[in-house]
Amino acid sequence: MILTVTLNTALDLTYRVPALTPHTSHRVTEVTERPGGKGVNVARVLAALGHAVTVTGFAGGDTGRALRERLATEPRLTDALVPVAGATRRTLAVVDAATGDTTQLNEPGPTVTPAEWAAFLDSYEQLARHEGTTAIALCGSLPPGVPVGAYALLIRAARAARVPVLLDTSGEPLRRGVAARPDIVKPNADELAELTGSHEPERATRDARRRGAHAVVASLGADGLLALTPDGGWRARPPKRVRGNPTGAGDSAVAGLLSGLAEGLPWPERLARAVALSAATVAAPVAGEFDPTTYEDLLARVAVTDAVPAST
Ligand code: TA6
Repeated sequence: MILTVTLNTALDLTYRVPALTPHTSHRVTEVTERPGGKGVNVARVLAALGHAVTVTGFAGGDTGRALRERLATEPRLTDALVPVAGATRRTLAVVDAATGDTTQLNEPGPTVTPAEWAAFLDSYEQLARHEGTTAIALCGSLPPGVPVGAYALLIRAARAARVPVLLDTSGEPLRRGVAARPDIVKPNADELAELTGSHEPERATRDARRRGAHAVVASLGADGLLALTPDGGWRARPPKRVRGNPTGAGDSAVAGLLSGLAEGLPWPERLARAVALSAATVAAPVAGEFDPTTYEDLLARVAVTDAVPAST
């Protein structure tokens, strides 16, 4: 069982408009609403790949109830979300149909009380120590009230339980999380630059490893992934530039990395899977979903090449 942690779950709303123009009113031509937050998206992709997944984090209010009802209909997902008094946030992605560009608006999320955080920690430690837990993903922003060092704490608990742990977050929670030595960290180019002060991906990825992460997998948008790991360094690139909605593409990459880890695949195969899933998610008409045939087609054509050696 793979455990995904989404402390700031969301109901993700996507509006499609013919063309997004500032200072005008728009007719929405299509609306979709799905359970979201990064770890929830990761869980759905893992389940689609055939993995049993437990979803934890917080959920509350009407939005939290709606999210849990939707999760209950999905195969291979177990809901271990911890209740909060506040309401789970909504996020809004506005897709400009003319250009394909997406504008994302994320609410901050409910304020978590010290008692709710303590209840989550209890539950998380039990799940991490459960003999069936093979890997843990810690994903997304922290809701108000959760300590900024939360991920560092969760990484240390995973390491104590001897379960590999992947971190995908930003800002100060990322900085503190990396120092707690996660097995894998997956920043995008902006998050990596903010962490290290360098806009040069290879230099920044090496720096992130020096800060404590065992393996760093940088997602570089249309340029694919750059990975520096204890086993070597690789670049993995999609076969072509895929146009579409990038919402959830990073989450699909995380699912590819984790599924490969859980199945004991070598790094190049994990990276190929992550790039193909990510590109298939961009290509899908609904944000955060992917078409299995497109995925298989892309997987066969991802190019994985050696990058800078891990020791440099
Ligand atoms: O990656 C897309 C997405 O997972 C959306 O589903 C949305 O819920 C959002 O990101 C959450 O990101 P945040 O960093 O605010 O936790």
